[in-house]
Amino acid sequence: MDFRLTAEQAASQKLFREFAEKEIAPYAAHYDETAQFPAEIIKKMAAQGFMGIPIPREYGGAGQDFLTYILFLEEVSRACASTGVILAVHTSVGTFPIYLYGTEEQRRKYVPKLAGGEYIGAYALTEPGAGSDAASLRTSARREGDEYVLNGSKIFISNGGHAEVYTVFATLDRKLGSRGITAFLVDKDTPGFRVGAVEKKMGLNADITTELIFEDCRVPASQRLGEEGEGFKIAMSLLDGGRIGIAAQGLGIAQAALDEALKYTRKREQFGQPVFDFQAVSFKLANMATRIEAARLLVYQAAWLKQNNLPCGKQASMAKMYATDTAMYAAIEAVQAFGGYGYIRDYPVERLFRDAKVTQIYEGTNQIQRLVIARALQKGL
Ligand code: COS
Repeated sequence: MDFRLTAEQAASQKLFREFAEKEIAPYAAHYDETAQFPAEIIKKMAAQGFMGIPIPREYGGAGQDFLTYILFLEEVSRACASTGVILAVHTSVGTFPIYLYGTEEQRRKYVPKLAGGEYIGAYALTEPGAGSDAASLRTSARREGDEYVLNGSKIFISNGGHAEVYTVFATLDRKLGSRGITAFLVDKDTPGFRVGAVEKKMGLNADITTELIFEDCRVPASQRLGEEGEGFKIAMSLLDGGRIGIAAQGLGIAQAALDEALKYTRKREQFGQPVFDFQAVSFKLANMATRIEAARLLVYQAAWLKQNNLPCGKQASMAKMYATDTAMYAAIEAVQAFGGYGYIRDYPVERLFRDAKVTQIYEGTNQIQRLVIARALQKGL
């Protein structure tokens, strides 16, 4: 057993860290304050070939392994968690569906543009009445000749209004339950499709999250992704990888909280000494560091399983649950370590605190992750 990254992965990690510290971190507070999509950062990531790290070169990606993509997500999220989720959604559930389940024609049409960063991708599963119970979705698809007609709405869609193509899940017949769900690739300018309200959120302000509306939206049959009725399995299998991505986002946030807390408590003096020298503070940081290390092992292990095509659903859920709970924990502890300064916007821990919360909620709440883990235990997995 070898816990070290390969020389190539370690070199990529160093490059990613330098890039994130120079090109992302200095602008994170600005994008948070202004709630703007960080288009300039995305452009720089695209120029470096970072928008399609795990996609093969043949389809315009960097052809690196899944763990390398996870290392990038961790570094980006350490610098700016909003940019982290934009990248995670774009890659894990925006590009991968087409690369994995698309026809050759669909792959050629979309994947090189997505992997090159010319296009942004998005994933539309959640609806007002279908969150954790994703199979209960109501957006309908009716076949008419060579087209499907979509009606319904989606909510909480990351990259809404900024994506060129959306992977949309709709049902052909609600009576069929999860087996009626079918996936479609919907281009942003498809008649009958529009982006609705932009949500005002607690955090992740630069990740633009919107409603999507489908009113007699006609999608050519050639835009169906996979077969009729295969949509739910496609959605779930994508979430396995997606959850490892969000786990990496949580890890990045947690690491940033620790870094900030360490820097601050070693400098801040009270009672004639750095506050770090009080065990009440340094033990807090020791606990944070230990949980972060445990989360990192879970996240890298899940990524390794995935890139080796081994079953990873249980480990992806464990990594997502543990790393994002750790992000929230570390952010709370960091704010506490900063005292009053932790509560004002002059220091980044206040943003980390707001950004961390949603990682326990989206890509499957951490209650749903426990459900997935419990079901795996029941099956003896
Ligand atoms: N990969 C492939 N197929 C999967 C799968 C996975 N990870 N998980 C389930 N499936 C398949 C099952 O094998 C089953 O297939 P059959 O019909 O052939 O038996 C089918 O999908 C239905 O599975 P299941 O009965 O487990 O579905 P449930 O309705 O019980 O839903 C949960 C399972 C709750 C786990 C699912 O709805 C879920 O993950 N919800 C959270 C949704 C979510 O993460 N939303 C966030 C969206 S992005 S912000």
